[in-house]
Amino acid sequence: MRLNQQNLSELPAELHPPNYDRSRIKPGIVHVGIGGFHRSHEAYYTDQWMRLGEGTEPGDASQWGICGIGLREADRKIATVLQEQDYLYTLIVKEPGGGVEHRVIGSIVDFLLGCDDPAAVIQQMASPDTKIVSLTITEGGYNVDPKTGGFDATNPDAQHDVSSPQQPRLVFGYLTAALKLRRDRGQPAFTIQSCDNIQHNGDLTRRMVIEFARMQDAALADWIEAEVRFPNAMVDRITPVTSPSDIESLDQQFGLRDDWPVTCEPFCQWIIEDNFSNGRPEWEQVGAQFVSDVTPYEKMKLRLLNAGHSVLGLLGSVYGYATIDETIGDPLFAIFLRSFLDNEATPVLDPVDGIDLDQYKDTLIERFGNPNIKDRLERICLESSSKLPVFLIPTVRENLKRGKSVDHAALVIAAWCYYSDRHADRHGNALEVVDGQQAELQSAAKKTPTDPLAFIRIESVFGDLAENARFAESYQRLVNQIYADPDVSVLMQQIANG
Ligand code: CS2
Repeated sequence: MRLNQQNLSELPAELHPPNYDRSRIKPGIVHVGIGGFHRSHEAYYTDQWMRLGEGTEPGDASQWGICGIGLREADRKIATVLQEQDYLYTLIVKEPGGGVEHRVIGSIVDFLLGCDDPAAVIQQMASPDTKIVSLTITEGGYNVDPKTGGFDATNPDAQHDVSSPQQPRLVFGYLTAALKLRRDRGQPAFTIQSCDNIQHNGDLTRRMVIEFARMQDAALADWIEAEVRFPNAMVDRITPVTSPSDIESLDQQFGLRDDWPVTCEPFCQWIIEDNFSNGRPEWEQVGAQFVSDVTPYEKMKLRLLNAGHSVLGLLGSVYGYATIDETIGDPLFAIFLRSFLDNEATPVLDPVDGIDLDQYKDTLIERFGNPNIKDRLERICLESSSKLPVFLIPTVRENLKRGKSVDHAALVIAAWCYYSDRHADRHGNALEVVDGQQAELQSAAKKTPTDPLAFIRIESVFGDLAENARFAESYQRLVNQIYADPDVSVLMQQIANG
């Protein structure tokens, strides 16, 4: 049986189909970037909230359906699948003990592809029904100039969007075109809500949107500055890439054909600043937390969970492992990770209200070890050049300032250099490397044998880190050792033992 609206009433109860009338749901949220993470997180929270109506009136929740947006050709596959399934999909939640819970999510009610019809996307964002435009455009999608921390105006797509505001390529062009229409029509602004893993994701989005708008129209930029809210938020749920076996399991167990389900862990967290331009869903009714300052939560999650992932991802890849659970299942990696978290990442964190950091780290290690979440290291390592400057390098800088150890992080970066150079593990087995800066990373890494600091001189990633003598010394020693013998376990052991 195909997953679609018509077949919903036929689905077995174990699939937990929506208990609300989807025909009443209007899109109040427009979401750019309908990947697995949006579907396991914001769409899941929204669906849970809609369910509170218990099959009668979804009440206010009916105003907060989601219209998904893909901007590029690469989004055509998800557009087609969701359109064929009336935007329904199955969330497969996998417990560490083997239990699996299924939930057919109904909160997405439309999907538009910007590259086919940019005007339709702009009109949808400008619609009076739209109150929030939320984003998962990845760490690299914010178009930050690494030198200034501002909007990279040299990006040809940004220049194209300035001269062709009705056919934008970047999300920023879509946002400003829609906001301009709202302003001209006397409608209230929408909230722009980032759901990406970036410190102060709202503040960063605000800066990028306003700086881009200023390139187009200074008066519009002033209006956005005054009217649009950009709440900061910490988002969390481990969501591996969907595998063919996830699709098969639905077919085998339920005879259900869902071409793009999403798998995730049971853990789920969303901490949001209560700062919205035009109303918001009552996500707090289903577990989200609204706070006045999200900074310590964001920092904790980025510097422990996301950095922890990169530690396992890069070292594990070079060592020859394939998934996070397999990597942390090796006691050497578990010990090294804990040592990194305790000795380098935690000392530079601020205390977090109501959270015991030791317990948080214990839970993290259990989550990473969930044997049913086959989170592949390729997913963790992809776009490391956008991730490490957010997840790991700020920790290095703070430790250097305080005169504290940076060896764990230096080893991870040295392993990343080897990985970027060889695109292979220590045995020579090929690794699939996906990174927007791949060519630059590889050519700098290749110079290592004669110029050991070449890799960390890539300014867009490391800034001026190579000029720090203590970091340079530690990194150079480790990278030389890895190039002499890529068995990183020996170095990991030495560093973890202090
Ligand atoms: C991961 C994250 O992208 C990464 O490298 O660390 O996708 C991580 O799984 C999520 O942030 C978990 O909330």
